[in-house]
Amino acid sequence: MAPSRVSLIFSLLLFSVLSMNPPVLCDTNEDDNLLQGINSYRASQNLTTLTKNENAECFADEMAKQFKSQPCTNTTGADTVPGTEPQLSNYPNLLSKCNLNVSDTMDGAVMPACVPNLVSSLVLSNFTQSQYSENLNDTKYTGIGIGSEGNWIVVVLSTSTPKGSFATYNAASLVSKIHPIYHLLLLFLLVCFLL
Ligand SMILES: *[C@@H]1O[C@H](CO)[C@@H](O)[C@H](O)[C@H]1NC(C)=O
Ligand SMILES: *[C@@H]1O[C@H](CO)[C@@H](O)[C@H](O)[C@H]1NC(C)=O
Ligand SMILES: *[C@@H]1O[C@H](CO)[C@@H](O)[C@H](O)[C@H]1NC(C)=O
Ligand SMILES: *[C@@H]1O[C@H](CO)[C@@H](O)[C@H](O)[C@H]1NC(C)=O
Ligand SMILES: CC(=O)N[C@H]1CO[C@H](CO)[C@@H](O)[C@@H]1O
Repeated sequence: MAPSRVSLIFSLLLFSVLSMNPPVLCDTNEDDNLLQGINSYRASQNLTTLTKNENAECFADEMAKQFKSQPCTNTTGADTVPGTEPQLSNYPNLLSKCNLNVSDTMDGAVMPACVPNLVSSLVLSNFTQSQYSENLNDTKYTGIGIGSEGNWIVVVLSTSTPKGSFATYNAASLVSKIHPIYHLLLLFLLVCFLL
């Protein structure tokens, strides 16, 4: 085989590997089960379906990581009243990990729950048959992100208004995540071309 053909195949291979979507490792079944359950509940209340909000999900994951090591009996310190932020001292840090600003999240709702082994039916009733149902009943919420770690599951609701949109403040950071990959790809293509 001529070297140029080897490099062409190599380039194609590399390109297909790089253009594959990364597997969604952090999404567990519990999260999807709860999302379906909550949306069925919303439908039964004649409310709109909540759509997945990736940024809210990022934040839910970060919150769940914080609670992970705490036993179910421990108070979370999280405030479930819409418009007030959970009283976690590192809340701003958690937001910034997801490129979020408190000004875009203050109208959202953060609802942590702890259920041993995250038994699906218990998890759902934890949200639909508690004070949390007040948020689930609320028409102002349009988006949802769910994260879970250990026995903890966190639901974050977003609104379609600017104060609860969970819009990232730095869209450029997304681009900068993509850029190095393309630079690498170009470099490889160049190397292959030169071979
Ligand atoms: C939902 O809408 C249906 C049909 O309009 C109605 O029969 C039902 O009572 C409504 N349910 C609630 C919870 O509002
Ligand atoms: C329970 O929460 C308190 C306050 O957040 C914390 O100081 C304590 O270490 C936690 N206990 C366990 C076992 O995680
Ligand atoms: C968050 O929003 C406030 C008010 O809009 C702004 O002053 C602050 O600089 C923002 N923080 C970041 C990290 O973007
Ligand atoms: C949410 O709506 C359901 C059904 O209408 C009701 O049973 C429940 O009490 C409501 N939750 C709150 C906190 O009002
Ligand atoms: C918010 C809420 O309802 N939490 C409950 C979730 O379920 C566990 C165990 O079933 C309860 O102890 C919590 O109070």
